Amino acid sequence: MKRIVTIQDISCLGKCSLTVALPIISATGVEAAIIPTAVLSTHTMFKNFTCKDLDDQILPIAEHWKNEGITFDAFYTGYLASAEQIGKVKKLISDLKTDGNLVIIDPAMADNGKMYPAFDENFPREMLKLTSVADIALPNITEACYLTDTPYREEYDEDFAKEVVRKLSSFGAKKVVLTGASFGDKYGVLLYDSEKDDFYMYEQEKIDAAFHGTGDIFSSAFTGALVGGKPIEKAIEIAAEYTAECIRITKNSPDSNWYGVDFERAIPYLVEKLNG
Ligand code: PXL
Repeated sequence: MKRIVTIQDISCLGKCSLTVALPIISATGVEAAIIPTAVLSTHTMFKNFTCKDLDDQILPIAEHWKNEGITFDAFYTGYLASAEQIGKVKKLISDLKTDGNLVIIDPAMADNGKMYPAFDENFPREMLKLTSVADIALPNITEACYLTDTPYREEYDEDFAKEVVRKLSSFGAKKVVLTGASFGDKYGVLLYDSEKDDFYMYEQEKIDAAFHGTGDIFSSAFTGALVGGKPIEKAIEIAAEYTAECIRITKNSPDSNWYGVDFERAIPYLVEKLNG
């Protein structure tokens, strides 16, 4: 069985990071090992959340695995608790890296033009160092702007999106998958392959609703589908359509919560798309 290690926080309540990565990667038929980088009572959109940094566990866990001869088909990182932690995650990747494994980095740190509450202005600089070792980086437009020091625009055109994505990959990421790409009458996911200098756009219906945690749902489904053997364009399609289905279900559900989407109810849809 293929095996991914996903490295991100565990928000005990809130349906994001590890609490969505584990079930979604498992649903794709791929083993998910985890490194919880911090334990939070909730994600940071709640007020008064608690946070226990597990920084000192990251490298000992990696060392134990190395001694056990454990290898991974992919690394997948998401939300990290601090700028200092990013350096440790980068070291963990270099310690456990082999020739064939993929490094997938979701620079989860911002959305809708704003940084998440726990981060300061220095955070993007550190995150850029990690993003630069990615085989595949998975930013949204806000993150791509912060990482490249480009002023954020609420509205932008195709040229702007392509320029930001190209600039991000110029720091080292081999492929960039821009989620929630929205310009002209197009909405979807923009893929840039720097080795081929080639763009590909997966277009989908834009649903008029925004929920928390959808970036993590996309990244988890994408990573599972890709490592499970789908070509990158197909993994993008599966993840984009699964995320859209999660949003649709949540929008139409009378008992949904503000803090996350009902990704659980759409798992049969994900499995169907993976088998289809
Ligand atoms: O990737 C979203 C996310 C993950 N983990 C924590 C968060 C957020 C977004 O706010 O606060 C703790």
